[in-house]
Amino acid sequence: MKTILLTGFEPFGGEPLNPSWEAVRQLDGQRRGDHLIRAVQLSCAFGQALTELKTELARHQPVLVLAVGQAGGRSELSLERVAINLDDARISDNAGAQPIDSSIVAEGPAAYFTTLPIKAMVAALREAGLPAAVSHSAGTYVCNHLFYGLMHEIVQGELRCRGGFLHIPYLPEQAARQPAGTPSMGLPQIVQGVGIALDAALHHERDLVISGGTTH
Ligand code: PCA
Repeated sequence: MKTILLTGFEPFGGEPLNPSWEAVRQLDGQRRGDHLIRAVQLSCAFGQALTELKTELARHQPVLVLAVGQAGGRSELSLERVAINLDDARISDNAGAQPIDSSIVAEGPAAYFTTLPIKAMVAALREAGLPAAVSHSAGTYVCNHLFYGLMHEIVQGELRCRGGFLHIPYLPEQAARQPAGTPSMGLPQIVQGVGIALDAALHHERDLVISGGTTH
């Protein structure tokens, strides 16, 4: 049986939970067609998160990796298109590190594109009534770091594996502690969304040719 690896992060920034781990843990052990889902939690720490990811890649040899992270303030399920070779942390990570303007891989390419069919994934999510969009920045914190490291590992290791990153909104209970107007999404919708996104990725070896671009 082929394996799908889902990753979520531990809480960071003073939050008691991270919706990415709360969501992916619910899918651990599930089957989607002839694929088995494995979900793992990663540290919210530069370097460490990548070390843990590499161990999980070697252990599970997945054919598809969807890394998931919290993006507080976003209102949609955001399929990331690009990871950049840059760490620039606004806050310290969980190990106390705050890299500023450093590359993730010295001499690595400036950026990697996802190899998941993100347009098809967004279309499937919207079809199912869940707000979703293509995003053109995964930020410059641990999520972008992990996404870049994942794509670098796939390319360098010549892994037969597709990879990408999904940013998700706060849960309602988190948004309730933020200023009024902060968007959120319920955990059942997020879990459903991750499943729909995976199904779309499995059904589309190539992406749809529809626009996911923005004018600004
Ligand atoms: N979100 C952070 C790091 C961990 C997470 O869930 C980010 O977007 O970089």
